[in-house]
Amino acid sequence: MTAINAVTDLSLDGEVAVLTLNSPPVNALSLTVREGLFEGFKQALASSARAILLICDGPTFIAGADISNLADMLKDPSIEDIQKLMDGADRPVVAAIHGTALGGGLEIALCANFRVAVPSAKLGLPEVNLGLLPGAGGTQRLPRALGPQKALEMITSGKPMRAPEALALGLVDELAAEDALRADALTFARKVLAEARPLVRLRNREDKVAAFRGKPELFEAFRASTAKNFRGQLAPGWIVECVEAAVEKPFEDGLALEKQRFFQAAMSPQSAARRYYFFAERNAQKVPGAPAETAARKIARVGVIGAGAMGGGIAMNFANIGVPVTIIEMKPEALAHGLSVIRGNYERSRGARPEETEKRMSLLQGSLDMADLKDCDLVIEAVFENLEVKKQVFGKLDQACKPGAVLASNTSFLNLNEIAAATGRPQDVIGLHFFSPAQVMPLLEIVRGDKTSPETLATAIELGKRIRKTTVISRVGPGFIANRVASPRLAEINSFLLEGLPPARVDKVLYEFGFPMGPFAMLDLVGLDVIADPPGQETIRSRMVAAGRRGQKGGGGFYDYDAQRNPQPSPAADSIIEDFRAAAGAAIKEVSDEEILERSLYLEVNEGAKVLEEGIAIRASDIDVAMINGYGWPVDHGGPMYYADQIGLDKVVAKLKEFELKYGPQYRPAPRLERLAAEGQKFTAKP
Ligand code: 3H9
Repeated sequence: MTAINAVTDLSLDGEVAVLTLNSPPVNALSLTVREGLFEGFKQALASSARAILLICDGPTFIAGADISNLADMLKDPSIEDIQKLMDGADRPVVAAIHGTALGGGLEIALCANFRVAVPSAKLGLPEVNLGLLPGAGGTQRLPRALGPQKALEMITSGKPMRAPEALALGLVDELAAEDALRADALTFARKVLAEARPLVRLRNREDKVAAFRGKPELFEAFRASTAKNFRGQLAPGWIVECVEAAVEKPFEDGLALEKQRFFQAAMSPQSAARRYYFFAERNAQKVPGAPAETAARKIARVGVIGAGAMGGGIAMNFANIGVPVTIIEMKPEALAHGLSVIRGNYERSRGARPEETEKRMSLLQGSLDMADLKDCDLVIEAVFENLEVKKQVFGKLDQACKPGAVLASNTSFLNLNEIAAATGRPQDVIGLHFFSPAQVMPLLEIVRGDKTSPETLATAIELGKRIRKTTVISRVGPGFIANRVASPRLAEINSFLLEGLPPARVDKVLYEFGFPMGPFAMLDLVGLDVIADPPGQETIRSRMVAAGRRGQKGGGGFYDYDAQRNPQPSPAADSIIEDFRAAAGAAIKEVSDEEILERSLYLEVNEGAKVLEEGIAIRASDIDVAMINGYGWPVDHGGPMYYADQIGLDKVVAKLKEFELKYGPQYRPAPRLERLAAEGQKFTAKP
């Protein structure tokens, strides 16, 4: 075995040169890795070996370019330099894939003549998630392997494909045994030599693309069908353009176009925001001072208290991953109703197969007796949002649950420390704040009480991963992170109405910024009656509710709705707004779209600064992760804190001061924001 460099080895196994890469954690294509691969291929080609096998050590094949340092990709050797060696090889090159072959990793594997993978391996081009497109030939080679339609779907969705499907589609040539990749790939390489198989080079393959040449319909239809989904995003359009070039143009021309578009994408603020978010999401799992190796407790059985919409949705998360759940209710009718709602949710879900529904339902067991929680490793309380009620429940849980069980509350507002104090084991108590609908929304806020132990916290973090939620850790404080940061913006919409701004105009401004919907459409969706106003205060929303307008679920809200739930302008809502405004004697104001946007977003930035100052969030990027996953904040802008950094905190403070004078003290800049602005600092680290 010869060490090529610190991360690459070359050895000879009979007639096959084996190039092994080992650069933890994910074999990303850093300069050192590229140097190792380039030099390794050169030496292998100069050797007497008759075939070359590329394989990785550690948990995965190459997971792509090193996105922590994309600028480093400009240094030689480039991925393309390595690919040229592979393409020009006079003997078979085989890639042996386990874990994930993603982005530049798959693009290298696509240059091999053959690919062998273990069944659990995944192959994908996920660049689009980072606001990028494949930049090392992926848009040119994948259509030549799979045809343009499948390539379009795979590259624009960024979703990886499992090895068995890749085998069926011809992207992988053979599956290896899960625990014998190297041996099976060597056998495969020898078979290729023995059979003198012709060397497949995707760059020269025409059969899958030729049939579509001169037929733009496929691409036009794809653009039309995905326009809404990819609204505002740059990369998907460029991907379609490049795949079309793969069909229409010679390989080298397509490659040149891809390279140009890749650099445009890499330089775009959108991609910078998405790469920032990639690391923000991972950092959100890290707790300063808590050792990463803190052992999580095993969670094999879960209890949920309350079979309402929230409790039912929470239970579904566990049934979906095969964990049995005991659901506790007080009355048999409530239990039966809750279980039937869950069944309905499963039956309505896309692609639901009856046997899957039955399998999941069989994991849900209803009970009216808390004593049935005795074997649960975790119990999540999702009862009425009232401190006394929750304290009582936790007192009972303390009696019913086994020692070491994690006792969690789904409270969205209440003081978790007080809830924990109702038990004799506050170290085992934690908040698991799901967002509604809990089986759909990606965010899970993990609320760490003053006495929550590191093991309980580690258990919750691991659990979040298992149920595929994006987790953010919060300290105890009203509204925790996401609801708290969103609240001033939502409160301000009453002012917008009093200033004479039509709901549709406000909604349009926020929709065009990238939110899935504006605040009025959102209120109509969640229900105008679910948010409590401060005692004694009447708002336009409460007037709407009093007039029977509760939103989409009944009577319409700020909009009327047709049978397909499309919003329509509502004369009835407009007249409630106008009456309220006239009675309040509020004057109509001229407000520009830019100001609507700044007022909405800067209120969130300002509240985020307070959440940081109070230590509720560990870091600014956690707030961004919470807002993106809990409130649909557009990831192309990176979240409110990152967005403010890009605008410049001094500019944000100046605007807030202007708004404070014009509109009131709700805009007063938070001390942390003013301080950072004065010091010329940012909330978030450079991506
Ligand atoms: C590309 O390839 C462009 C090319 O087309 C063209 C170039 C010219 N770089 O997620 P995990 C770190 S674009 C640097 O927790 P998992 C990650 O931050 C790239 N670092 O593990 C974490 O660090 P830490 C296309 C990376 O098992 C650690 O690795 N590729 C990269 O849940 C473990 O990660 C992608 O978009 C990277 N590329 O999931 C793939 N990837 O421990 C992005 C990971 O310090 N990666 N890290 O927090 C992934 O999807 C997942 O990380 C993966 C592993 C599925 C690989």
